[in-house]
Amino acid sequence: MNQPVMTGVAALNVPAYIKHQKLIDWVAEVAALTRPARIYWCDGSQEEYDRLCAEMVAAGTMKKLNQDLRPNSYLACSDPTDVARVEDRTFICSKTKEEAGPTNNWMAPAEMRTTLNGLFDGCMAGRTLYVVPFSMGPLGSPIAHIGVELSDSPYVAVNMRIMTRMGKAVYDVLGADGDFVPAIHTVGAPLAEGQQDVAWPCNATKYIVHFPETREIWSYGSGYGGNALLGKKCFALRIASNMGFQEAQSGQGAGWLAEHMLILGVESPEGKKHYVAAAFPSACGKTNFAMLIPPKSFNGWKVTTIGDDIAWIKPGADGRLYAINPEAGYFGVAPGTNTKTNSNCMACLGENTIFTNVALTDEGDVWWEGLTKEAPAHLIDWQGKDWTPASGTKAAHPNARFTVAATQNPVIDSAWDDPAGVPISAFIFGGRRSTTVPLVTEARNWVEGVYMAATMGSETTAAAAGQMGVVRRDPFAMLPFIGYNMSDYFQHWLNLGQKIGAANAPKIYCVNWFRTDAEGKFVWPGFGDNMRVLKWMLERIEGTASGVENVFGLTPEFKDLNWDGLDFTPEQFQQITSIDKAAWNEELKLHAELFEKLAYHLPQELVATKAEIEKRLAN
Ligand code: SAT
Ligand code: MN
Repeated sequence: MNQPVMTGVAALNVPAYIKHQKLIDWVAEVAALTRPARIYWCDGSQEEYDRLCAEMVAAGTMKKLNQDLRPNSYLACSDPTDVARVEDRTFICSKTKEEAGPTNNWMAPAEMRTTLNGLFDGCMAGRTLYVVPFSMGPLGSPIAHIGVELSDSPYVAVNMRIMTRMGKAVYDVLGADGDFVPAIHTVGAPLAEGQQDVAWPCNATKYIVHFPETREIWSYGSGYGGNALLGKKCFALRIASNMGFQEAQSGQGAGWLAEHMLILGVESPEGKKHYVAAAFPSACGKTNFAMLIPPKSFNGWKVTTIGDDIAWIKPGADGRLYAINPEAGYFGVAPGTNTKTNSNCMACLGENTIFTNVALTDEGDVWWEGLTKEAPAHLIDWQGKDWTPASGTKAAHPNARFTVAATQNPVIDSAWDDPAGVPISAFIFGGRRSTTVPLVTEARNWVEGVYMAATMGSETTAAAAGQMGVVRRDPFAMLPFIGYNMSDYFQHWLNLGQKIGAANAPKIYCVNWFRTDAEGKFVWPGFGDNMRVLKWMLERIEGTASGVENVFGLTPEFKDLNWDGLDFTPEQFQQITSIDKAAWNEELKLHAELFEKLAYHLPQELVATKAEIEKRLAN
C-alpha cells in the first residue's frame, strides 16, 4: 500500500446546534489522530441519505437498482475478504482477563491502546470522517442509550440511518453533558494524494475492540455488518450487556439484560395477547420467526414484530420484565427469504432497501438463492462476475444481507416504538441441531431454564467467518456477543430471576426446529408452522394446555399440539421429540466440558441442575 500523505487536521465545522463540548473535543481528538481530509456531521435527513447514496453510486461502492422494480434501493458488493463478522478478531479489553472470561479474546487495555493508536494514526487520510449520532431505543426512553460513531465509511452512515434512530434529534437528548458511548470505526485504507479509491476499501488486518470500563468501541479494517455498524452487536450487545451487569454489581439497581433476541407479540382470536422474546444464533431464522405468518387454519391468530435481533430488558415498576428493541431496522439474511418462507419480510424489501452481496438481475433488480425456484438465466453475481445456473457457484453470498427500516414491516407491533417497552411472558432459546435436542421443552423453573440456555449448542452458520456446520456451545446465543465473563452472566440471570420472583418470571422454553431425517432433510416444516409450538406455549402460560414431564422438563404430546391443515404423523412427531439416551449421555459430556471451561464463577445451581439431569437420565 502507498504511504498516505500526512494531511493537516481538517476543519471541525461544528454545527451550531451541537452544545456538547466533551463530544466536540473527542471528535477533534480523533480527527487529530486519524487525520481525515474532511469532517462531516450527519443530521439524519432524507436529503443527506440520498446525497451519500448518490456519492457512493458515483464511486462504484453501490449500484442504484431499477427505480420501477425496486424504488430507492441500492446494491453494495463488498470485498470478497470482508463478508462477515470476525469473531477471532473481536476483543473485550476489560481491566483483567477474568472479567472478559474464557469465551472472549482479551488483551490488556494499555497494550491494546498502543496497538490501536498505531493503526489509527493517519488511517482516515484522504477520506471523510462522518460523525454519526444515534439512539439505541426510542429517543429519550428510560431504557434507551445514546452512541456516537465516527466512521470514514459513507456506507456505515447510511446503514446507521436505517438501523438506528440517527440524526440531529439525538443532540437534543444529549444536551450539553449527556452520556454517550463513543465508537470509532475505520475501514483502515488511507488514501495518498491522487490515489484512486477502490469500490470497497478495507484492510486485511482487523480489530473489533471493546473497552467496557470506559464503554468505548474501536473498529479497524472491516466495512461489513456487525464489524462496522457499531450500534448493533458492539454497543447493543457487548457494551450494553456489560452495562446491565455493572448496574447490578454497583448496587445502583436490579441490573438489566441486553440479549440476542427477537421480540414478537402473539394474539389469540379471543384477543389474549402476550409478548415473547426468543434467542437463536445468527442466521437461524430470527427474522422469519419475528414476522411469522400463522398457517391458514389458525384463523384469527396474529403475530406482530417488536424486533428481530436484539432485546434490552429491564424489570418494570410492577415487577415484570419489560423489553424494547434498541434497533430501528433489520439487517437480515437474504438467501432463503421468499414469499413462501417470509412474505412479510418480502413486503418490507419492496423499496428503500440497501442490499449487500446479493446478485444483480439483467433488469436491475436483485436475486439470491431461494428467492425463486428457478434462477434467472443470467445474473451478475455478488463478486461482479457474469453468472448462469451452470456456473456452479452461489450468485449471492450465503451471508448476503438487506438493510431496511422496521417501519416498512407490514406486521410491525403497535407498541414497537413504546419507550416503556412491552411485558415479556416467555423466553425461547433455540439452536440449530440436526440431532438430539427435541422440538420443544418447557423448563420447570427459572434455574432449569437458565441451565437449558447456558448449555445450548448450535451448528455454525455463514454469519461468522470460519468453519460451517460444526456444533459449538453457544450459551444464550450470546457466545460472540457477551461483553463480560460468561459465568458472571449466568449468575446475573439467576439473580434477576430471584429478584423478580417466580410469579413474575417469564416461562422459559428450549426449541429446535432443525432435526433431520436419515436423508438429512428437515422433518419439521418450520416457518409459519412454528405457530403450532407457539400456541402451545401460550396455552401453557394461560394454564390451559398440558404436557408430560421428562428428564429435562415438560413437553407436549402429539395430542397437545394443533395439527389442523398440516399432514404430520405421530411417527414424524416421534422423530423430532424422541430422546436418545446415548446421545444425551454424550451431550452431557459436552456440558461438562463447557462447565470446566467456565469453572471460574460458575453458579453452583447450574452444577446441581446438571447432576439432577444425570440422575434422571440414569434411571
Ligand atoms: O453482521 S451482524 O453481526 O450484524 C449479523 C449477525 O451476525 O447476526
Ligand atoms: Mn444477530
